[in-house]
Amino acid sequence: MTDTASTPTETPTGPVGTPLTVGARPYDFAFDPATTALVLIDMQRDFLEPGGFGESLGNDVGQLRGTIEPLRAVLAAARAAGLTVIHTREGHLPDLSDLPAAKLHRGNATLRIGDVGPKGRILIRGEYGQDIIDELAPIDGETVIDKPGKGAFYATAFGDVLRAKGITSLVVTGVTTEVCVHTTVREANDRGYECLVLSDCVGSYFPDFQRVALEMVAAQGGIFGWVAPSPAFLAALEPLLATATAAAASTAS
Ligand code: C5J
Repeated sequence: MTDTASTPTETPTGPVGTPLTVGARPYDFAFDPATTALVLIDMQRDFLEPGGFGESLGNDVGQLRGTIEPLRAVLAAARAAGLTVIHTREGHLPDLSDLPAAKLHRGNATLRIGDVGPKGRILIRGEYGQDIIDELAPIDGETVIDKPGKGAFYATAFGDVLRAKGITSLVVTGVTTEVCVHTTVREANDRGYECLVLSDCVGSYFPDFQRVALEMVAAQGGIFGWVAPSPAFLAALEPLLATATAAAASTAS
Protein backbone atom coordinates (compact mmCIF):
# COMPACT_ATOMS: atom_id res chain seq x y z
CA MET A 1 0.00 0.00 0.00
CA THR A 2 1.33 3.45 -0.80
CA ASP A 3 0.73 6.82 0.80
CA THR A 4 -1.21 8.95 -1.67
CA ALA A 5 -3.68 10.91 0.42
CA SER A 6 -3.97 12.46 3.84
CA THR A 7 -6.76 11.01 5.95
CA PRO A 8 -7.60 11.18 9.66
CA THR A 9 -6.56 7.53 10.02
CA GLU A 10 -2.98 8.60 9.31
CA THR A 11 -2.72 10.37 12.67
CA PRO A 12 0.01 8.48 14.52
CA THR A 13 -0.71 6.78 17.80
CA GLY A 14 1.60 4.82 20.04
CA PRO A 15 2.36 3.82 23.62
CA VAL A 16 3.50 6.65 25.83
CA GLY A 17 6.50 6.06 28.08
CA THR A 18 8.81 8.32 30.05
CA PRO A 19 10.03 10.92 27.58
CA LEU A 20 13.65 11.85 27.09
CA THR A 21 14.42 15.50 26.42
CA VAL A 22 16.70 17.19 23.90
CA GLY A 23 17.78 20.81 24.23
CA ALA A 24 16.45 22.15 20.93
CA ARG A 25 15.08 25.18 19.12
CA PRO A 26 12.53 26.66 19.61
CA TYR A 27 12.21 24.74 22.91
CA ASP A 28 13.06 21.32 24.36
CA PHE A 29 12.03 18.32 22.26
CA ALA A 30 10.56 15.47 24.34
CA PHE A 31 10.42 11.98 22.85
CA ASP A 32 9.69 8.41 23.84
CA PRO A 33 12.41 6.17 22.37
CA ALA A 34 9.84 3.38 21.91
CA THR A 35 7.83 5.52 19.50
CA THR A 36 10.68 7.41 17.82
CA ALA A 37 12.49 6.56 14.59
CA LEU A 38 15.81 7.83 13.31
CA VAL A 39 15.28 8.63 9.63
CA LEU A 40 18.24 8.94 7.25
CA ILE A 41 17.16 10.69 4.07
CA ASP A 42 18.94 9.84 0.81
CA MET A 43 22.53 9.39 2.06
CA GLN A 44 23.27 7.98 -1.40
CA ARG A 45 26.38 8.00 -3.57
CA ASP A 46 24.29 9.82 -6.19
CA PHE A 47 24.17 12.86 -3.89
CA LEU A 48 27.41 12.61 -1.88
CA GLU A 49 30.01 11.30 -4.32
CA PRO A 50 31.40 12.60 -7.62
CA GLY A 51 29.85 11.26 -10.82
CA GLY A 52 26.29 11.07 -9.53
CA PHE A 53 23.00 12.92 -9.83
CA GLY A 54 23.99 15.80 -7.53
CA GLU A 55 27.17 16.56 -9.43
CA SER A 56 25.38 16.24 -12.79
CA LEU A 57 23.21 19.19 -11.72
CA GLY A 58 26.35 21.30 -11.21
CA ASN A 59 26.64 20.89 -7.44
CA ASP A 60 29.81 20.60 -5.34
CA VAL A 61 29.19 17.28 -3.59
CA GLY A 62 31.95 18.06 -1.08
CA GLN A 63 29.46 20.41 0.62
CA LEU A 64 27.52 17.40 1.93
CA ARG A 65 30.37 15.27 3.25
CA GLY A 66 30.51 17.01 6.64
CA THR A 67 27.27 15.26 7.58
CA ILE A 68 28.79 11.78 7.42
CA GLU A 69 30.80 11.63 10.67
CA PRO A 70 28.16 13.16 12.97
CA LEU A 71 25.51 10.99 11.38
CA ARG A 72 27.65 7.90 11.79
CA ALA A 73 27.84 8.62 15.54
CA VAL A 74 24.08 9.19 15.74
CA LEU A 75 23.35 6.00 13.82
CA ALA A 76 25.61 3.96 16.10
CA ALA A 77 23.96 5.43 19.21
CA ALA A 78 20.44 4.90 17.85
CA ARG A 79 21.25 1.27 17.07
CA ALA A 80 22.75 0.75 20.53
CA ALA A 81 19.73 2.38 22.17
CA GLY A 82 17.32 0.17 20.20
CA LEU A 83 15.61 2.96 18.23
CA THR A 84 13.82 2.16 15.01
CA VAL A 85 16.08 3.14 12.07
CA ILE A 86 14.68 3.91 8.61
CA HIS A 87 16.71 4.82 5.52
CA THR A 88 15.34 6.35 2.33
CA ARG A 89 16.72 6.37 -1.20
CA GLU A 90 15.53 8.61 -4.01
CA GLY A 91 15.40 6.68 -7.28
CA HIS A 92 13.42 5.37 -10.20
CA LEU A 93 12.51 2.07 -11.77
CA PRO A 94 14.86 0.91 -14.56
CA ASP A 95 12.12 1.45 -17.18
CA LEU A 96 11.57 5.02 -15.86
CA SER A 97 7.81 4.36 -15.59
CA ASP A 98 7.71 6.23 -12.26
CA LEU A 99 9.65 9.24 -13.55
CA PRO A 100 7.56 12.27 -14.53
CA ALA A 101 8.77 13.94 -17.74
CA ALA A 102 9.00 17.21 -15.82
CA LYS A 103 11.60 15.70 -13.47
CA LEU A 104 13.54 14.06 -16.32
CA HIS A 105 13.88 17.28 -18.29
CA ARG A 106 14.39 19.70 -15.38
CA GLY A 107 17.82 21.20 -14.77
CA ASN A 108 19.68 20.87 -18.07
CA ALA A 109 21.88 18.25 -16.40
CA THR A 110 25.06 16.91 -18.00
CA LEU A 111 23.79 13.40 -17.23
CA ARG A 112 20.05 12.90 -16.93
CA ILE A 113 18.22 10.37 -14.76
CA GLY A 114 18.64 6.94 -16.39
CA ASP A 115 21.81 7.88 -18.30
CA VAL A 116 24.90 5.78 -17.64
CA GLY A 117 27.42 7.52 -15.38
CA PRO A 118 30.63 6.37 -13.71
CA LYS A 119 28.63 4.70 -10.89
CA GLY A 120 25.91 3.15 -13.04
CA ARG A 121 22.64 4.58 -14.33
CA ILE A 122 21.91 7.89 -12.65
CA LEU A 123 19.30 7.65 -9.84
CA ILE A 124 18.06 4.23 -10.92
CA ARG A 125 17.10 1.65 -8.28
CA GLY A 126 19.58 -1.17 -7.93
CA GLU A 127 22.51 0.79 -9.37
CA TYR A 128 25.70 1.23 -7.33
CA GLY A 129 25.46 5.04 -7.40
CA GLN A 130 21.86 5.00 -6.19
CA ASP A 131 22.71 3.02 -3.08
CA ILE A 132 23.57 4.34 0.38
CA ILE A 133 27.20 5.25 1.09
CA ASP A 134 29.29 2.56 2.79
CA GLU A 135 29.73 4.59 5.99
CA LEU A 136 25.97 4.49 6.70
CA ALA A 137 24.96 1.22 5.08
CA PRO A 138 21.74 -0.26 6.50
CA ILE A 139 22.00 -3.41 8.60
CA ASP A 140 19.56 -6.31 8.99
CA GLY A 141 16.27 -5.22 10.53
CA GLU A 142 16.42 -1.64 9.26
CA THR A 143 13.80 -0.49 6.77
CA VAL A 144 14.88 1.02 3.44
CA ILE A 145 12.22 3.08 1.65
CA ASP A 146 12.71 3.65 -2.07
CA LYS A 147 10.99 6.85 -3.12
CA PRO A 148 10.45 8.40 -6.54
CA GLY A 149 9.88 11.90 -5.17
CA LYS A 150 11.50 14.30 -2.77
CA GLY A 151 9.22 13.47 0.18
CA ALA A 152 9.42 10.08 1.91
CA PHE A 153 5.62 9.71 2.11
CA TYR A 154 4.79 10.27 -1.57
CA ALA A 155 4.10 6.98 -3.43
CA THR A 156 5.82 4.84 -0.79
CA ALA A 157 4.90 2.63 2.17
CA PHE A 158 6.68 4.97 4.63
CA GLY A 159 3.47 6.00 6.41
CA ASP A 160 2.33 2.38 6.67
CA VAL A 161 5.69 1.34 8.12
CA LEU A 162 5.57 4.11 10.73
CA ARG A 163 2.01 3.21 11.72
CA ALA A 164 2.84 -0.51 11.93
CA LYS A 165 5.77 0.24 14.23
CA GLY A 166 3.78 2.69 16.39
CA ILE A 167 6.12 5.57 15.56
CA THR A 168 4.96 9.09 16.46
CA SER A 169 8.23 11.07 16.44
CA LEU A 170 10.95 11.31 13.82
CA VAL A 171 14.58 12.34 14.26
CA VAL A 172 15.37 13.49 10.74
CA THR A 173 18.81 13.52 9.12
CA GLY A 174 20.22 13.33 5.60
CA VAL A 175 20.41 15.31 2.39
CA THR A 176 19.59 17.76 1.10
CA THR A 177 18.28 20.01 3.83
CA GLU A 178 16.07 22.27 1.74
CA VAL A 179 14.86 19.58 -0.67
CA CYS A 180 14.22 16.01 0.50
CA VAL A 181 14.68 16.68 4.23
CA HIS A 182 12.34 19.67 4.15
CA THR A 183 9.75 17.95 1.97
CA THR A 184 9.69 14.93 4.27
CA VAL A 185 9.48 17.03 7.44
CA ARG A 186 6.61 19.04 5.97
CA GLU A 187 4.78 15.89 4.90
CA ALA A 188 5.34 14.35 8.34
CA ASN A 189 4.23 17.49 10.14
CA ASP A 190 0.95 17.55 8.22
CA ARG A 191 0.37 13.92 9.21
CA GLY A 192 0.84 14.67 12.91
CA TYR A 193 4.41 13.46 13.49
CA GLU A 194 6.76 15.37 15.80
CA CYS A 195 10.02 16.01 13.91
CA LEU A 196 13.43 16.86 15.30
CA VAL A 197 15.99 17.83 12.63
CA LEU A 198 19.64 17.33 13.61
CA SER A 199 21.40 20.41 12.25
CA ASP A 200 24.87 18.91 11.70
CA CYS A 201 23.45 15.67 10.24
CA VAL A 202 21.62 17.38 7.38
CA GLY A 203 23.43 19.00 4.49
CA SER A 204 22.90 21.33 1.56
CA TYR A 205 24.99 22.18 -1.49
CA PHE A 206 24.27 25.83 -0.58
CA PRO A 207 25.40 27.17 2.84
CA ASP A 208 22.77 29.93 2.78
CA PHE A 209 19.98 27.42 2.13
CA GLN A 210 21.26 25.23 4.98
CA ARG A 211 20.98 28.06 7.47
CA VAL A 212 17.63 29.37 6.28
CA ALA A 213 16.08 25.91 5.87
CA LEU A 214 16.88 25.10 9.49
CA GLU A 215 15.50 28.45 10.63
CA MET A 216 12.30 27.75 8.72
CA VAL A 217 11.70 24.51 10.62
CA ALA A 218 11.96 26.06 14.08
CA ALA A 219 10.48 29.50 13.36
CA GLN A 220 7.02 30.55 14.55
CA GLY A 221 7.19 28.33 17.63
CA GLY A 222 8.32 25.28 15.63
CA ILE A 223 6.02 25.55 12.64
CA PHE A 224 7.45 22.32 11.16
CA GLY A 225 9.31 20.93 14.17
CA TRP A 226 12.47 21.28 16.24
CA VAL A 227 16.18 21.73 15.44
CA ALA A 228 19.12 20.59 17.57
CA PRO A 229 22.79 19.69 17.03
CA SER A 230 23.54 15.97 17.23
CA PRO A 231 25.51 16.18 20.54
CA ALA A 232 22.28 17.32 22.23
CA PHE A 233 20.46 14.26 20.89
CA LEU A 234 23.33 11.96 21.90
CA ALA A 235 23.27 13.44 25.42
CA ALA A 236 19.54 12.69 25.66
CA LEU A 237 20.17 9.05 24.70
CA GLU A 238 22.86 8.59 27.38
CA PRO A 239 20.62 6.97 30.03
CA LEU A 240 19.47 4.40 27.46
CA LEU A 241 23.00 3.72 26.29
CA ALA A 242 24.18 3.24 29.88
CA THR A 243 21.37 0.73 30.47
CA ALA A 244 22.21 -1.11 27.25
CA THR A 245 25.91 -1.25 28.18
CA ALA A 246 25.12 -2.55 31.69
CA ALA A 247 22.76 -5.20 30.26
CA ALA A 248 25.42 -6.34 27.77
CA ALA A 249 28.04 -6.54 30.55
CA SER A 250 25.78 -8.63 32.82
CA THR A 251 24.97 -11.00 29.94
CA ALA A 252 28.69 -11.43 29.22
CA SER A 253 29.61 -12.15 32.87
C1 C5J B 1 17.53 16.30 -4.39
C2 C5J B 1 17.37 15.18 -2.27
N1 C5J B 1 18.15 17.37 -3.89
N2 C5J B 1 17.57 14.00 -1.71
N3 C5J B 1 17.23 15.23 -3.61
O1 C5J B 1 17.24 16.26 -5.58
O2 C5J B 1 17.38 16.19 -1.61
